[in-house]
Amino acid sequence: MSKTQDTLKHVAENLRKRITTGDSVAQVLRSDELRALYAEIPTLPADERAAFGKQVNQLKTELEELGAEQTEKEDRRPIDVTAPFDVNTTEQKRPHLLPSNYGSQHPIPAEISDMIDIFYRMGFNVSESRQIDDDYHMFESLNFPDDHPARDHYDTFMSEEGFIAPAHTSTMQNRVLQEYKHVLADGEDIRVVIPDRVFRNEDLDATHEHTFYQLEGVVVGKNIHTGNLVATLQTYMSQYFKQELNTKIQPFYFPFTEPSFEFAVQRPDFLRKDDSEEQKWLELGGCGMIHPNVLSHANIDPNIYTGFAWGFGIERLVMMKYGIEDIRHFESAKLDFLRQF
Ligand code: FA5
Repeated sequence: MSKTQDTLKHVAENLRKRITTGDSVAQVLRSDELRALYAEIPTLPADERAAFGKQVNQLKTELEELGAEQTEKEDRRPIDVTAPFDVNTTEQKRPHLLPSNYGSQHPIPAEISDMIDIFYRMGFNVSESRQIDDDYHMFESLNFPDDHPARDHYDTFMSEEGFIAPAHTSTMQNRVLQEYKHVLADGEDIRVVIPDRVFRNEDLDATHEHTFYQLEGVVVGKNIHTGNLVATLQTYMSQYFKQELNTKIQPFYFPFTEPSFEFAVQRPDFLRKDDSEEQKWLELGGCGMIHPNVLSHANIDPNIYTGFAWGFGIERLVMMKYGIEDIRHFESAKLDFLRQF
């Protein structure tokens, strides 16, 4: 190897090492060693000059790329999940670091973002629910009489002090009505969606979980009627599923809506165990025109304003969209399942 090639090799090794051990690319590109290589080009015999110039330029590009890779690696450095609590850790026995490029977003929050995007384009605000609530919001403000059997449908977990893990996102209706009612005075409608986690004391099966997600919708204004409710849900469904689905809406009972309905979509074959009528439809949610007592609890005059609300099961929509046959997969920590998304 000629003396020039020898120097090039030596400098290249040195500069690569500087970048991988923490020097910035800018520092390395301004280094005296690299400058010396450039300075050497015009001093070489004419027939060696072009080839050597090309090699030095290639080295510069390689160092820039190495620098970019290094920055990326530093941004995604493994996180020591035991820090700063593992006081027994010594230099010799380093804690196990989690590979930081291993995970991905869980499908449920990813789908919730898509759902919110659609409702945002339909003019809705977004609120969050809560993981612990009280009797007033969960039942009383929603027109559940004391000791009414309808409360049993929302059998959930309760603390000894009487706090409740909400069994539905309707627990937020009174709060969002209070928060947004000022827009009514400007002649605008209240339009809010609330996606969040809910809890039920439930027998588990392929479509029932004890902890799952619902998306509540609340719309209030002047002259709002059932036709608006149906149109809103159908518009949303066709946007979310990117196709027209066979939907049906049938009378039901909720204390907080009058009239009340259940809406369901026709199950595709993969979500159907047999040909029975029960297996033909998948219930996605409940809905109805907001009961006048619920509006009155939020100090909204039911003689002037009307509205509708709905609540659907988020997992059930996601199951329909991707052909997932069992709701329990979502919480199962089955990596093969989760990595598909
Ligand atoms: C309710 O929870 C009402 N709050 C819905 C509502 C809101 C009606 C506003 C009127 C106005 P329901 O208990 O039917 O209704 O639950 C609504 C949806 O949540 C169901 O259709 C289903 O899609 C989903 N769901 C209910 N229970 C479970 C469960 N255990 N696991 C998974 N999804 C469930």
